[in-house]
Amino acid sequence: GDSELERRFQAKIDADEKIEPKDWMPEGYRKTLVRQISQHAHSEVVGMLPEGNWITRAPSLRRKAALLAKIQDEAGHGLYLYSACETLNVSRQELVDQLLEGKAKYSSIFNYPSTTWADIGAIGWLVDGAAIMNQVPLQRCSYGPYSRAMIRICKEESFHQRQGYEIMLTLARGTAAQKRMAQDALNRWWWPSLMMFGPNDKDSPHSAQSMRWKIKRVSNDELRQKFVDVTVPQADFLGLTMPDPALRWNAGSGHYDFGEIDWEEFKQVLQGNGPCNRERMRDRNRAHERGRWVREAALAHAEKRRARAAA
Ligand code: FAQ
Repeated sequence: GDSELERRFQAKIDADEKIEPKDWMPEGYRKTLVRQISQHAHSEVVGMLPEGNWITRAPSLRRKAALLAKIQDEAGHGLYLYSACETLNVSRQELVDQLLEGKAKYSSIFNYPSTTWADIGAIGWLVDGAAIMNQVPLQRCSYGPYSRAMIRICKEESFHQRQGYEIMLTLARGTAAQKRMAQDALNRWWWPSLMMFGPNDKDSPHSAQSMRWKIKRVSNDELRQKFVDVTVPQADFLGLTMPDPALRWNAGSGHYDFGEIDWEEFKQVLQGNGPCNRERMRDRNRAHERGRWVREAALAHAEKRRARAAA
């Protein structure tokens, strides 16, 4: 019966074997993966919007080429992730509809505005930095298609993080006004970046089961702490100040202590009341509508070829 199947399934996970699309899996495992992978895919797609805002205003041809490449990578990540999700018996159409109707979650971070060029630096440095910290352990996720997608995605994210940090370095070593712009971007993106890791472990409803299933390999709080520990010295090197008066090195624990996250703000953003939630959904819906003719033409072309091959 199912309990024997479940026992064998868990034994496979405990032995660090991968689960593949045609293997038996508990319905809860499938649902959890569809939830996490689709939210991740939507984040990549919506994540193109704050940066897309700066393509036409990048300060040089070189910066523009790098930014365009980064944003295209994010579209690609969205596509691999939707494909990974489709192996779990859910259609891409269904997932895209959930996003466009405002029913699906995507990362809270993409509901904040990108108001200056320094924000492009801060997004690469902090947002991609946080994304890598979270995604490196996901390369060891128990579900084969997701873990393999993560390997390629992590390689690309690491280029994204470097291009962002290099923008910050240029600004931080520039004029007084450029340095102020870099500091201002850090002030606005630091706390939202910490929120990307999700609620504290004690308030995270999915963590315990996802860790048992090895969908998640490292907890929200542990990853957040690791991110703080690697990022503070990077801010020091830039000569910028973290916007957290409680931040200090703790020699006893070997980690940085940091202040309390504003969980009320996090909750508001998740409920759709962040600074840009409505704008992002409007822009995503518009982009989808504008791409309609391309999808229709591609389908018509595929249909013609199929008919020709059958004749
Ligand atoms: N925003 O029980 P947990 C990127 C939700 S990187 C919104 O802890 P879980 C690259 C959570 O979904 C960003 N919602 O949940 C890029 C759940 O809601 P539900 C994307 C959040 O799943 C860079 C509820 O709270 N990366 O896109 C957030 O075990 C630059 C309870 O939370 C990924 O998605 C949040 N920050 O752990 C692109 C990584 N945090 O479903 C462009 C994969 C939590 O019950 C530019 N995902 N929630 O309604 C994960 O690792 C996990 O899903 C966590 C959350 C860690 C995000």
